[in-house]
Amino acid sequence: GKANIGVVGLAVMGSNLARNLASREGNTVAILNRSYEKTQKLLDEHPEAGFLPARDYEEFAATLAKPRTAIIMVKAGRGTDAVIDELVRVFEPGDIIVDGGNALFTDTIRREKAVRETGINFVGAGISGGEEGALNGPSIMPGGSAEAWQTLGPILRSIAAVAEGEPCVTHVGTDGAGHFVKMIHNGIEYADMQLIAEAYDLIRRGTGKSPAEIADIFAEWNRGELESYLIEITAEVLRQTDPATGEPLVDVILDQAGAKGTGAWTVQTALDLGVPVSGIAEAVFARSLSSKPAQRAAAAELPGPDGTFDIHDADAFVEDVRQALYASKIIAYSQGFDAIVAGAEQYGWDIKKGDIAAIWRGGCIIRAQFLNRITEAYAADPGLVALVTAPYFADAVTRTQQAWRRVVVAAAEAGIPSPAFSSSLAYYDGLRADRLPAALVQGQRDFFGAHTYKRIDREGTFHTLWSGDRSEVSAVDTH
Ligand code: NBP
Repeated sequence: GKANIGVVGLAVMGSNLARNLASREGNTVAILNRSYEKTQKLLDEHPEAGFLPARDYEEFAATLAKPRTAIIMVKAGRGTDAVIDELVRVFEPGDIIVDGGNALFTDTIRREKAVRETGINFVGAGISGGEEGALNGPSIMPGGSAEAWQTLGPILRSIAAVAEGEPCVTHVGTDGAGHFVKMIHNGIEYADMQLIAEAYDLIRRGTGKSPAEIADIFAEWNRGELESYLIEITAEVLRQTDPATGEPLVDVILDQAGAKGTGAWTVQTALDLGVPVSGIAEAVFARSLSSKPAQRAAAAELPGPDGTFDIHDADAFVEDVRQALYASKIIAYSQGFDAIVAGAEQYGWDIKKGDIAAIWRGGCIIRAQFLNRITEAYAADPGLVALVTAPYFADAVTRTQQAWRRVVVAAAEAGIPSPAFSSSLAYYDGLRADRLPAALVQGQRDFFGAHTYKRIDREGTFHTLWSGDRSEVSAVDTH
């Protein structure tokens, strides 16, 4: 028999995805890797999978039933383009090429356009959940044409994570929509991780509790409204003792956070779209700051509180931090969904926001109970202008905001950096402000650049003759 699906690229992600595919009823999986060693290794280690190996692209194409469907899992960038060129050479119109790597969505838009001209379908699919997700069930965010989704849908549904009976995959939108949404997922992941890290830091410095004790707090939080994979693994990491020194592992890990770039992509994209994703941006910048040892060493003697502070009621403080974390998390997700809305508008994608929250409930890194509330909010009001204004979330920030403010104040007074907590609160206060000092900024812009302004009391566009008699004139709107 022939294979109904193929995988190109058999490093950790590709081989796990191939095994996942092979384990599902009805799938026969063709496999191909640039160097044959990885193919041989996978065959040797998993004879039960019944893989059909190929040594080159011709053999790979011949092994696949039509319409041929292949998922590429190679290093994103030039490798992806090289594999696409080869597949286009051996595939035929109607066949489907899926890129499951972490491609930048604008690359996916470009590739989809080029491949479509050959009559072959190209689908950029965001796949989240790391190695374990690839093997046992990831959250999958495919873009591409509705036609390709007809063939691909059942296959992807068979391998996706399942949350509350539903497979965590949906056709996100055309061309780059899937990789765009995957990028935003990763951006939200950055924000969520930074918020959790700030919560840990505040509790540790505020109460003097040990990492193991704080692990218990996170495990407790994981039974409430904060329940999520990231809270769960945070407890695991905090509980870990370093075998070499006997110290908590978190105390021997170098405090310089790395990044692979998807958080930065999210922020760059949001800047272009004019969407304030301040929580995500602060999370990306916090990693950058941590990874500047020379600057940190040079600044270490600068004055300020030493990060210790007096708390008379540790339990009350921990509860305040929990509430601040929840409120800030709502802001981070609200901003992430704003970016999805703006991207959909800019690129002409019909993205169902509620469905996106639903497919993030399983398989991916930001999986959480909380996502059900987002799905419900968009179901109740598909035109919701900001997630934080939906009744459930508005109630949550109403309930938590006093604690949120106390925590941000305490952090500032003690000299504990809390960029994600405090910027989320600033965003919240900015959004709900009756008047913003943006009026003054407009005045400044008009002063030095004649950029004009609008008035609250009259239609039209105006300019003050700053270097003349300072009278006001009607002006052509120049922004
Ligand atoms: P890598 O990103 O390490 O890529 C290794 C694979 O790419 C190997 O199969 C390698 O072939 C192949 N490859 C390269 Br490199 N250049 C190639 C070229 N020019 N032509 C053909 N093949 C080429 O693998 P990975 O860590 O399994 O990740 C695969 C994809 O999944 C990436 O896009 C990555 O960003 C994404 N990813 C996602 C997650 C997640 O959580 N969703 C996690 C990790 C990775 P070789 O064996 O011949 O060198």
